[in-house]
Amino acid sequence: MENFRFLAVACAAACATTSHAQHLDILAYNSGGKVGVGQYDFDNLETSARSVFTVQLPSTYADNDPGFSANPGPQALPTRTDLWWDFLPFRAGDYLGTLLYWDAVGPTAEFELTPTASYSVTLFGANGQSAAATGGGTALVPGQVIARTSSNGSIHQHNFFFLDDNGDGTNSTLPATGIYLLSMQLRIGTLLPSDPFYLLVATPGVSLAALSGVAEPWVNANLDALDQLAVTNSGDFNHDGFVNAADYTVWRDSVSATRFLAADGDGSLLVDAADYGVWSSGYAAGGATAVPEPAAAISALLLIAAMRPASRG
Ligand SMILES: [Ca+2]
Ligand SMILES: [Ca+2]
Ligand SMILES: [Ca+2]
Repeated sequence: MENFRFLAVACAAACATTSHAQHLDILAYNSGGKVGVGQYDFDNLETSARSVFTVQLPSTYADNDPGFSANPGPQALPTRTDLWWDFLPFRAGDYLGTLLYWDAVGPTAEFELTPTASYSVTLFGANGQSAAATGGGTALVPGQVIARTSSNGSIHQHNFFFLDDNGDGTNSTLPATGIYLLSMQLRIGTLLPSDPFYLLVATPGVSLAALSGVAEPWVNANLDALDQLAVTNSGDFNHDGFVNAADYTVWRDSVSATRFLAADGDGSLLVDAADYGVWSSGYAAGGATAVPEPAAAISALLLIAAMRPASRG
């Protein structure tokens, strides 16, 4: 795997026109002044929106599928213009990141933080430059140029994705078996950027049943929730239908968190005193008479804030 970077650069040229008919490329098109993301029906010559794509990595943990395509015609992208990508932060349940992980065990997809924050999925651009969605990231990661459209607006490009557990650019140590989820958007010229779309990256040991039978339908069913970064609630931080002392405990135990956001009641992407306010209001609205005092936890929060510089980690 030491030669991966060389491989990616070589393929940016050599693989650009390679046909991968057995795979579903990510199709970009002009959807009324905005970048549409979807698939292409070669039988009926029609495009349709699609928001979830999958890849099962080979033993190299690198693959150049799905590729990126754009067609000429009435929905063509601007001609001779660079198509860019970005990695986007998204929220799955209580977890926020640009790269989340599910071990692919069980009947329901349960994405959470990657085993360590140093996990990443890198995408290499047509110009050899790359960007990575990381297990530690919570902000948009600006991407690179996927490809430049031709004189009729078309593109067919296969860039490499690479899953890495420790950021050293090789697979000398292997990422945990499972499915890695990331969110992307595409942008080109003066068109509005696309809506977020999702890529599920499965390690070699994952079954097709887990990837296409569980994870893909789960993402499709949760698109709105994934896109919505600022999720607010009434203080039911453990999702059991009641606002009570158990929710206070969730808040107390995650004060200052920026990635485990179960108790982020006001959607600020930080668990702090304001979220205690959300909880106490919800608690009072539920008819409770005694509200635990937040003094101890807030004191701890202030102490933490005083001891370290502002961190979004
Ligand atoms: Ca590595
Ligand atoms: Ca509750
Ligand atoms: Ca908050």
